[in-house]
Amino acid sequence: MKEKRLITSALTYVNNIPHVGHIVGCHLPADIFARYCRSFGYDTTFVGGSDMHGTPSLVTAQEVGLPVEELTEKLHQIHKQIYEKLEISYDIYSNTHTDIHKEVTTDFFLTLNKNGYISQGETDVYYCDHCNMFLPDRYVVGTCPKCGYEAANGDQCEKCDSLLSSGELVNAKCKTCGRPATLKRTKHIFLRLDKGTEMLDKYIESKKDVWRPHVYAEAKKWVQEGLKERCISRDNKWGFPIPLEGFENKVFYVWFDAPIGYISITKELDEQKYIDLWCKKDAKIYNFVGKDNIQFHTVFFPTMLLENGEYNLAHNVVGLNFLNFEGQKFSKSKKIGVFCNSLIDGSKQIDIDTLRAYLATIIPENRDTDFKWEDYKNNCNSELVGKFGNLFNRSLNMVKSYFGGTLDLPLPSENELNDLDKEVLQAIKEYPQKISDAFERAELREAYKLVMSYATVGNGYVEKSAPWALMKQEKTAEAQKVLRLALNLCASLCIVASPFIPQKTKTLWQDQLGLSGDPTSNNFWENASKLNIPTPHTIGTPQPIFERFDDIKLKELRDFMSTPFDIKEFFKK
Ligand code: B3M
Ligand code: ZN
Repeated sequence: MKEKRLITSALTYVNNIPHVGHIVGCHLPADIFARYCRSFGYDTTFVGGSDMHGTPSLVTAQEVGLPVEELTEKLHQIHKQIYEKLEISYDIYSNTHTDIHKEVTTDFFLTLNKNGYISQGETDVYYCDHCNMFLPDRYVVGTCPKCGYEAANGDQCEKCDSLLSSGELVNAKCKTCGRPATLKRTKHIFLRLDKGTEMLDKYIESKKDVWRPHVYAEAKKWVQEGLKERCISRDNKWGFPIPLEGFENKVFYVWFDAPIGYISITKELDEQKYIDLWCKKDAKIYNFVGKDNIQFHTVFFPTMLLENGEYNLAHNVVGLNFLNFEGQKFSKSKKIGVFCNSLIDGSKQIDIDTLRAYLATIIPENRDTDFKWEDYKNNCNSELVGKFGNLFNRSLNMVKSYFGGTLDLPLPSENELNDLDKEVLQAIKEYPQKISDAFERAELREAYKLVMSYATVGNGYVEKSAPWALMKQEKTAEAQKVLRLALNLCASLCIVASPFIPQKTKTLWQDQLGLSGDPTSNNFWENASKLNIPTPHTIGTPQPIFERFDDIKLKELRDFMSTPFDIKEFFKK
């Protein structure tokens, strides 16, 4: 068995329904990568879950008028359904409000405390005299002292990504009632990030050639600016209680317990996997995270792990950038975006692989990218239908019409092959390797491009070898050889494309190529560089696998998917 790999996707807040930005920002790339790893033969575990705690859910619960437990549990179920629908192949999709997570978090904290990395102190926290409560980070808004953005939260400015401490906001106001927030002194606990700086810097340096440059640079920036101790307790009731005397009414800061969720969710899945992946150092962990989560995964969480001392750290933090929508920021209120509630709405069938394939082309790996419906259409029509689907369809149809669906001649010996044939055999040897190399670098867009250019090689071969002309000249054996080679390339293509379009490749393999086995199953990748079509072989039924979009169909889909989810409406029902 090859190495053990744990793949995690950021644990999403459940204060709303995900939009396509959340999908390309972590769930989909993590899934594509996990599918590749399973196929390649790594002992792969892919975990995800809902981040239940934190003020985003608390704020929403208040708006909707539901107890926060109920709201988060319901939204958690909806998130789960959406990811299932998108074929995100989590081995477990759990959440951070479980007994096991509470236990792991509590132990984690106690170890940090025992190791001397927790301090106590008094700090000023925003308080609203009118609402009579301490204001959690998302309950207070004000102007960011660093960039001047006027709607910054208490703990982070979403415009410039700066982390903010209590008292730093200018003109802080209570979000609920709009009145000025005052600062009140209260006791809190702090994580001594400062004491871990040296260990952290060593870790970051060791990742210089593994992490993408923007991820490494961001981590380095935090270290260079100097890490301070950071408050990890909050005055509210939603979250896990702090197991220390004098802190009975406080809970852990959501960013303290959430990343520990990766550990507890693995443990929830399987105790042995937990030991193998987290407590032994040879497993490789890959965290797929959105842009605004990078610092937490390269600075905050690694320091927690280093100071705790018992767990494995990430091998790669695959930090992504933002996805815009037709050149603008996603916005629910302005109805700008693509919202995933439509996927489980049931009133319209959406082709998941067409969506996944387009999204794969806009994964924001190195810079922000843009979702454009026109590109969606073009990707479908010219790539999926025109290149990929066309190769299968024309090859299979010719096998059907020229040979009644059965190829009964073996491949001729090497000296009877022409240069074109040899190029195809070479491609079958080389492309899977090239694609796998791109995957190993977590360059998923590059892998996708290679898959499509592999299909182009196949089309070029069929075009130039022109089996229809050979048939006219009654060179049937020659024509059969061309189709046999084309189908072998198709089979190989199914395997390497399966991480992107799992449904279609399985159908193509089993129902159309008529092969046994499952190209989406574990350890299947090794077949990609083999010739998979036996002699004799009878194919299944050829059928176009992707459907072309015209402007009317595109508009229908666009209208359907651009309707934002109205959470208040939803919970009224
Ligand atoms: N819940 C932020 C987010 O959903 C946060 C990620 C936690 S990962 C441990 O974008
Ligand atoms: Zn108030």
